[in-house]
Amino acid sequence: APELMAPGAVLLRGFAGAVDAALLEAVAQVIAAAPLRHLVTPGGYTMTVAMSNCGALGWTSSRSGYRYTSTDPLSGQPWPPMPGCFADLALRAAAEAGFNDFRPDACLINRYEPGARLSLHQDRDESDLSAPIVSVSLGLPAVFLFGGTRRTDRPTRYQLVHGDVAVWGGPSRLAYHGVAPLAEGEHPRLGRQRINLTFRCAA
Ligand code: MD3
Ligand code: FE
Repeated sequence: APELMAPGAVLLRGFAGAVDAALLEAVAQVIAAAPLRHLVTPGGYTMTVAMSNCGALGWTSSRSGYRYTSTDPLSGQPWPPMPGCFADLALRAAAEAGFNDFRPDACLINRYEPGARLSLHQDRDESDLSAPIVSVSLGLPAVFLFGGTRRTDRPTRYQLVHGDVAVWGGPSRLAYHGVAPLAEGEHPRLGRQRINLTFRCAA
């Protein structure tokens, strides 16, 4: 049953479990064409999370800022197309949370190894903030930090495990959030890593 974390924020535990093999095969295809890489922030820090994208637009960061691009800066080629199993899962999860006709044009792939973390931030580089973000967790478990709309709001901690899907829309769309440093572990399918997919309407 969908679990309400906050207004507009819905957790669907295990929702991706039945299609995990197809998702992981598609991830492997995407990152063969657009390799995972550690981006540099505008402040000059190298992110501990490695990232890639698929879909019409992809999120990137460099010394000059954060932005969505239609091509991979590493290759100059368009980002790999969004796999059908990605688009289908995102559409079904959003509908389950009450957001109909979710058609994301961007999927950011985040790869965490033990120790990798994502500090508290808002996702506000998308032009359509009325659309939710759908996230899918695969591999090692993570502690997800879910704050409020002010950076100083004390975050609530949620454990996210392999197959969990969350939908972040409405009043939660601009909530601060992050991921605590990934603990050591070995996942039967993915080994020492966690993969997170986030589906966005960026254009
Ligand atoms: C709540 N990724 O890629 S997914 C990100 O686990 C990001 O890799 C995390 O934050 C990860 O930007 C968290 C959950 C998530 C994603 C987007 C949100 C939660 C959100 C946007 C608004 C509110
Ligand atoms: Fe985020």
